[in-house]
Amino acid sequence: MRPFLLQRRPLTALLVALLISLGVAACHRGEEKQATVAPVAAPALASSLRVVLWDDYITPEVAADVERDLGVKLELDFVNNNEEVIARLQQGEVWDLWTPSDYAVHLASDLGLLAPLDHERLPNLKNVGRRFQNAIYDREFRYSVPYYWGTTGLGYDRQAFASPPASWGVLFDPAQRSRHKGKMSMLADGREALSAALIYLGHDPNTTEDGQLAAARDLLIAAKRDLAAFDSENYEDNLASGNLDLVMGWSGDIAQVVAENPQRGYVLPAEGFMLFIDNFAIPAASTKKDTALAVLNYILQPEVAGKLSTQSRNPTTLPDARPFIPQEILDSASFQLPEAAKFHPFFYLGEEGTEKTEKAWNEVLAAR
Ligand code: SPD
Repeated sequence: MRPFLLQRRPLTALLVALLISLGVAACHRGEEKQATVAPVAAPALASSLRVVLWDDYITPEVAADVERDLGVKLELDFVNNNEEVIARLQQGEVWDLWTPSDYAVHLASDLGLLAPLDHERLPNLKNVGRRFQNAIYDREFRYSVPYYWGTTGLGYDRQAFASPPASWGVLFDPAQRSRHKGKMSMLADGREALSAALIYLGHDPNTTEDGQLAAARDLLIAAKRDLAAFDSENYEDNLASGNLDLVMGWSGDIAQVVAENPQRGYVLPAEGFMLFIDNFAIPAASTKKDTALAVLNYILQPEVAGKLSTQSRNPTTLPDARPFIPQEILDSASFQLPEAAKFHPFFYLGEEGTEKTEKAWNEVLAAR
């Protein structure tokens, strides 16, 4: 376990300062150098690469570009859960590239599941905004490269609410919830769901305190009775189709729905919300690390990052990608972090804290 874990509190301020600057970083032009298009050296590349990633994080078009330009076919597995990928890696499944979130980078690297990155083979690392270089979960890109950031909030059908449901109370207050019984979903993600409940209760979403975790667990169990589902896979479709009135979800996913249908909206709860950073990393068990580095270097080109960011509607960490993103997307809600907003980064909770959180979440899933 690395020492900075033990210094979580003092470093919290540093990370918050880093995260506060995200909006500025997103607007900052010219501080990074131009892209290096060609890989630094040319080791023989494998003909295929297994990639496990969040939905939409690499598009079929960019996968086709990679095949055309590098001769590497990407086999994409979409798994919308950090813990599931970690469990499968521990069971011996081999992927060559993965998109872990912030705290999951720290957890997976402590578990020996990530390979240290060879920066010599990643010249385009210089394109990542300076403000992302010292993330608390992985100093100096040792195991991971930050690629997207975003928020966790509420997507809603404007026809089902007289005004934007800007409070977690819509899910956790029984009186409010009963008006949308069976018509709302929450993410099937323990860290995310518990964080929402903890924030609603006025607690630190990164707490490991037993009483607070138990209260959050009980709140989720009560809410579960009125929810349509815990779901991280189909919630966008359910919001888009009108099957559900409200979904807890990630900013980029919901922005894609809102772009197609202005009758849908996205709101950040006034009590506070989570801010995530998703990264690329190479699993330690990969036997194709040179190829994984070449592909990672490829997607760290501003033009490629611009294409991916445009499609997924997740803000990129590469400032020089902005000219490749349409202005209306740069100006859209998922690319902004309101100044007064109360956001919380995810921290790695340590071995014991992680176990406690997983236990609480499993109790929620098991409850009837
Ligand atoms: N389309 C999936 C988007 C995933 C967003 N990031 C997940 C963060 C988990 N804490």
